[in-house]
Amino acid sequence: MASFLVPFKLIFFLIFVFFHAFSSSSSITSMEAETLLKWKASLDNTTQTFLSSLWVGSSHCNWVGITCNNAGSVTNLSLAEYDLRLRGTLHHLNFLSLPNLIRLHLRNNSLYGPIPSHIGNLSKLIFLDLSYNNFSGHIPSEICLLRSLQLISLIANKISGPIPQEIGNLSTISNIYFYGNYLSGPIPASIGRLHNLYRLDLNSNRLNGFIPKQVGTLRSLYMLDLSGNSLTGPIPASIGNLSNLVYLFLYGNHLSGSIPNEIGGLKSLFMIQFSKNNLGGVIPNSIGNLTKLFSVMLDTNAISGSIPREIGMLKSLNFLLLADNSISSPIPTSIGNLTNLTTLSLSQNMFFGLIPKEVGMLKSLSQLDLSNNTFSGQIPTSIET
Ligand SMILES: *[C@@H]1O[C@H](CO)[C@@H](O)[C@H](O)[C@H]1NC(C)=O
Ligand SMILES: *[C@@H]1O[C@H](CO)[C@@H](O)[C@H](O)[C@H]1NC(C)=O
Ligand SMILES: *[C@@H]1O[C@H](CO)[C@@H](O)[C@H](O)[C@H]1NC(C)=O
Ligand SMILES: *[C@@H]1O[C@H](CO)[C@@H](O)[C@H](O)[C@H]1NC(C)=O
Ligand SMILES: *[C@@H]1O[C@H](CO)[C@@H](O)[C@H](O)[C@H]1NC(C)=O
Ligand SMILES: *[C@@H]1O[C@H](CO)[C@@H](O)[C@H](O)[C@H]1NC(C)=O
Ligand SMILES: *[C@@H]1O[C@H](CO)[C@@H](O)[C@H](O)[C@H]1NC(C)=O
Ligand SMILES: *[C@@H]1O[C@H](CO)[C@@H](O)[C@H](O)[C@H]1NC(C)=O
Ligand SMILES: *[C@@H]1O[C@H](CO)[C@@H](O)[C@H](O)[C@H]1NC(C)=O
Ligand SMILES: *[C@@H]1O[C@H](CO)[C@@H](O)[C@H](O)[C@H]1NC(C)=O
Ligand SMILES: CC(=O)N[C@H]1CO[C@H](CO)[C@@H](O)[C@@H]1O
Repeated sequence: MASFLVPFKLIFFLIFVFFHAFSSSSSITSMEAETLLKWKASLDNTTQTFLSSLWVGSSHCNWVGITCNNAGSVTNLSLAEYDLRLRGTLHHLNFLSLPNLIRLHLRNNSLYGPIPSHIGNLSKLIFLDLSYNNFSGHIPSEICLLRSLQLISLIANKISGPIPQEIGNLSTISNIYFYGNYLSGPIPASIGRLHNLYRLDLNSNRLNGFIPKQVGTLRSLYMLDLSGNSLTGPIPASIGNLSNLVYLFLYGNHLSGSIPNEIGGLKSLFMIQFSKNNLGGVIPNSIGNLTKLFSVMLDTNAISGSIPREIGMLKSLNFLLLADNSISSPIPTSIGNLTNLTTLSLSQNMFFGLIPKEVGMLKSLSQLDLSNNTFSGQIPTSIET
């Protein structure tokens, strides 16, 4: 009798464990399926019809755009670049019910309305791409609770208001793309805490105030694009510490002051684009240190003085645009060292003296504009040929 009881208890126990494990995991996954269907039901009619054609079959893990982990929980919601753009809001997408989501990719749809603050519930999120939609409202500060986030892209939406102060809490972030929105206010100084930041693109917004000197602590930075805003004040000298920076775009702001001599520390720099600001002072000699430079665009500023002789060190230079400044000197003969130069634009300055024959010996030159200066003497025959 007793020998019969023990296995009976064991079997009962095993059945209980099995049933319990099975029922709890299936209830999580069915809750996730329900969450997705609830969201679908909140979207515009044509989008519902479209999603119904993508989301067929009993397991939501096999639906188009959904990826699950081994436990059947959603890790990836990726509905991007379909012929039919999704229309609707994120309001009814209950993020609390998608606790394992790693990747939310909704690029290039017609989603609108605010980014809900409950997005901060996606504690495992690494990749967030909401670019090329019609999202509006502010960036919810709860987004800064996403401690695993590596990429955030909000490119080409209608998002307004400030960049949250708490952005400095996104300690794992490497790519921030806010290009093409209506963001206003200053760039938060807390951004200096983002030591993994690789690309920072805030181009084409309405940001104002100074460039915080804390950008100089972003040692991993590869691309910095603050163009097309209303930034004022000087370029901080600390920027010279960004020895991994390859692209530096600051055009179309109201920046003033001189280009800092510390810029000579940007050893990896490939492109400088500072056009259309109010930069004054002289071009620092230290530019000669930046031997990887391919393109230097400083046109439409208030730069004076001369082109430093050290420009001749920039053997990789293809573009040198200095038009519409107040440079008053002869052209240095060292420019003849720039054998790969294709475009040289010096118009609308106060260059004087003879045009050096070295200019005519630049074999790759296809665009040369020296108009509206006060050169004297003859155009060298080397240019005419
Ligand atoms: C969307 O569907 C609802 C209910 O099926 C209907 O009342 C409404 O008119 C539809 N809207 C459009 C724009 O078709
Ligand atoms: C997420 O889904 C997209 C599109 O289906 C796919 O290309 C990508 O590899 C998936 N990512 C992961 C981490 O599963
Ligand atoms: C968006 O998707 C469409 C195809 O549906 C494509 O033609 C277009 O280039 C995409 N736009 C962007 C910005 O990716
Ligand atoms: C955004 O909304 C405007 C106005 O409703 C519309 O014209 C535009 O096509 C929409 N853009 C996208 C990407 O959905
Ligand atoms: C940001 O981090 C700091 C310190 O790590 C913490 O005190 C603060 O509450 C965080 N703020 C947010 C909004 O997460
Ligand atoms: C560059 O970094 C060093 C070390 O952190 C610091 O002492 C120096 O002040 C920084 N340079 C500038 C111009 O900020
Ligand atoms: C330019 O390079 C030289 C030699 O590498 C270095 O000593 C100097 O500090 C650099 N100048 C600037 C402004 O970084
Ligand atoms: C021009 O190039 C020569 C040979 O590479 C180099 O020695 C010289 O320093 C360069 N001149 C200037 C002004 O950069
Ligand atoms: C000049 O251009 C040629 C051909 O495009 C290229 O091979 C060479 O590396 C360039 N020189 C420098 C110093 O960049
Ligand atoms: C030359 O400069 C004058 C005065 O700044 C300006 O009015 C004129 O348009 C300029 N011409 C060209 C060809 O840039
Ligand atoms: C569990 C959890 O993190 N809940 C949060 C989800 O998001 C809302 C809105 O931000 C918060 O109020 C909850 O605390």
